[in-house]
Amino acid sequence: MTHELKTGGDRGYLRIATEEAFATREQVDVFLRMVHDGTADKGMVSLWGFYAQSPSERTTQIMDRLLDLGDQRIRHMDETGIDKAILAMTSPGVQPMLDTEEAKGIASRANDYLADACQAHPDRYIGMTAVAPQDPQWSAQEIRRGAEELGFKGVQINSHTQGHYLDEPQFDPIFRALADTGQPLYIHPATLPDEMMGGMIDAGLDGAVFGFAVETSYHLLRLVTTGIFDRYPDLQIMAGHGCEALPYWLYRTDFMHKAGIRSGRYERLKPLKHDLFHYMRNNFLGTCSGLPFEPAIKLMIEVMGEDRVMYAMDYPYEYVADEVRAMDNLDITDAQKKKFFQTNAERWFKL
Ligand code: 1DF
Ligand code: MN
Repeated sequence: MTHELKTGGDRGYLRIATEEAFATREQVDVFLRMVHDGTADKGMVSLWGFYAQSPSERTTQIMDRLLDLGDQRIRHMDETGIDKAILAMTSPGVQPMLDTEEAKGIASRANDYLADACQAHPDRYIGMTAVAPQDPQWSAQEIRRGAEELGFKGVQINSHTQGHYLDEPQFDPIFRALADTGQPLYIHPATLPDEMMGGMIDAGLDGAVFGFAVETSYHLLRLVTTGIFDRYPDLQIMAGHGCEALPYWLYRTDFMHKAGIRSGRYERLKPLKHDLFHYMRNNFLGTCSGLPFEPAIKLMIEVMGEDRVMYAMDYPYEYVADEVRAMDNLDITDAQKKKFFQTNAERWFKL
């Protein structure tokens, strides 16, 4: 596995990476302020108390790379054969910020900054809008501004907002704006809210290692079971990390969901128009961020369909050239590989 990684499609496809992160200085400064003034939740202390303060080589490198939307990032894309990066403000965005006005200011300035970077590198960068779900009406407006004025192709929300989930009715304007603009929603992991943290930090399992997937898959399932896709049948929700393992669990969640409805076990579980297999094959898109792992990718292709699985690197948290080579060598057909690396992203982000 030592082939050269080049941009430009020498292997029959462009590589479009769909879950790539950047930060702004003022975003990280607010995280640090919250860690120090005691207003940060446990997950923020664990995640950003670490990334923004640890002197380790990994964290200082990641900070440096997060803050750059210029030459270094383009060079790293060139060096690993990444033709295009779909960029979003790093998790948890501005969602934990308690001063909503401050959060909105930081999100809209990040959107402006990202739009400038995309304009400077129009063939390399594609943007997703950052929002502040603390204010759903404002977020809806910002989604429209992102789509109509800034040229963005999707919206990223970093899972829960201060313990609130997108199935709650106050967030409906966000889904209305997604429907009106025809944009996909990428639900990216965030740290667990305090109510869910339990012993995760003591166990060293709260972050990307495990906790992220627990909380994000929970969020995705809440959206399904409360009928988001019956209300918005064209909505497309993207999720990384092997679609946060939902395809792996699908038979069981579908079986137990139906069993729960038949027996009237929970007030909140209402019959849906379709079974969970239908939503997985019509409304979800999965990426291989953090999971450049052939069995997981083949499972997604089998369960979701070959049109619904996309490549992601998760730069700068994961920047490993041999992982790109492993994805080039996936044991799938050439047609499936082109969909995976290129044309599915073009189709679903409407590039
Ligand atoms: C980590 C991983 C951090 C991912 C992230 O954002 C992130 C990490 C703060 O390793 O701590 O986006 N990830 O998506 O795997
Ligand atoms: Mn990520």
